[in-house]
Amino acid sequence: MSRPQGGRIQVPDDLREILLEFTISYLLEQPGDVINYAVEFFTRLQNNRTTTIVRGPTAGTPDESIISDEEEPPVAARFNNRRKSVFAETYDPEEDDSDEGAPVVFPKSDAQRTRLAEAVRGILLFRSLDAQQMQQVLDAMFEKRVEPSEYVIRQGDDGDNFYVIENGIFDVLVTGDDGIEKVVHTYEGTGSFGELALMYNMPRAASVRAQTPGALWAMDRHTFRRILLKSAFKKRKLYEELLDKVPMLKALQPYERANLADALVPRSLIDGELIIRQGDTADGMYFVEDGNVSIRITRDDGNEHEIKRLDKGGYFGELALVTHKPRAASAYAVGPTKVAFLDVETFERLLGPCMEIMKRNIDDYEEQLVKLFGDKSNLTDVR
Ligand code: 1OR
Ligand code: 1OR
Repeated sequence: MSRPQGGRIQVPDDLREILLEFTISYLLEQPGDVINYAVEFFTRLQNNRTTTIVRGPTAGTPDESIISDEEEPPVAARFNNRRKSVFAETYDPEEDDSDEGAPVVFPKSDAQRTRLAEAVRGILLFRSLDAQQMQQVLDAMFEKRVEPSEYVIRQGDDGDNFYVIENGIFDVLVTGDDGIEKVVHTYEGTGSFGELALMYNMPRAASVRAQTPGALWAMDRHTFRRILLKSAFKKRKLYEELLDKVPMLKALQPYERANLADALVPRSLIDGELIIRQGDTADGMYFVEDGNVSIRITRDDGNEHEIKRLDKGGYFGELALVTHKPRAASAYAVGPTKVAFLDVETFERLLGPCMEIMKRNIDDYEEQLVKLFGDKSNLTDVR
């Protein structure tokens, strides 16, 4: 909050940012009447705020939702090279019907198609595309080769393309308020980047620089927004609240939780439906989105005992993924229930930072098990 400090008034960051954005917007658009333009500008801001996923009481601009305070690039960088388009276009997924415009097609050889198909396998943002959308996306992508030390994206720029990595190592760098550029993430030959600026109509949140020679597949901003935006945006919005409620996931950065949201697959269950069967091989884990889940263990006497009941924000099915053993218990829906499924590959890729917490929780299972049954059968080699 603004508080006089030694006689000086501090200008809150939010106020400074919003006024700066308004001023630049006004100067770029030069609409004439300042007051009318201000009413229009701030009304739009307010409307957008209610339909987007802005977290908590921070007064960020409506399109910044997924980036938390600590991830926001400094104001100066955010407004570098900003073009009018960035201000003029704000995304309201509820009103989005941007299907106009001829699809872009970059003809490809069979060999290129094979390489591209391989590169996009596992790209989380492509998961919810149907066959036709996938075809359009593949048609629109074009190759880009990069040299070591080359910047593919510069923090603060406007977003032009979204990129999928075919090969090469890429560093993500963020310049903080101190002006020092730090590596915050490294892509090792797979993955994608550059979606944030296109999704939220904001300047690039970070720079991306090749560490080695690399091959990328790029998709232009228009195709990204036309085909990928709606589904990706909805999914991040849908799951953000749920993932915020899972204490274990606090170990992830907000950006990593957003990636997790891309990967989740929703599943609706009826009362009593079996979700996991004890003894089966594990293919993933689950988060409870709505309703309740009963965890039950069948002991040697053949009787099934309920050992735990989970509600919204709970998770289960992680144990077998950590121990690489069969499912230690069964899981059933209690009443109509919704869960979100996370496959094992993505679990291993994204949940590394939560592993310690999961192992601690598994130690708790062990204690309870010993109390209840006097032994710890399945869990001996977890630690
Ligand atoms: P973009 O369009 O903003 C830079 O351009 C891209 O780097 C960005 O989209 C993401 O696709 C990618 N924070 C922000 N952007 C990131 C991050 C990141 N990692 C990759 N990108 N953080 C690293 C999280 C592991 C958080 C840093 C504080
Ligand atoms: P999973 O992959 O083995 C069944 O599939 C899931 O049920 C398991 O992962 C856990 O998420 C959950 N206490 C609490 N939750 C458990 C327990 C448990 N066992 C399995 N799950 N135990 C303590 C009992 C008092 C038993 C440990 C074997």
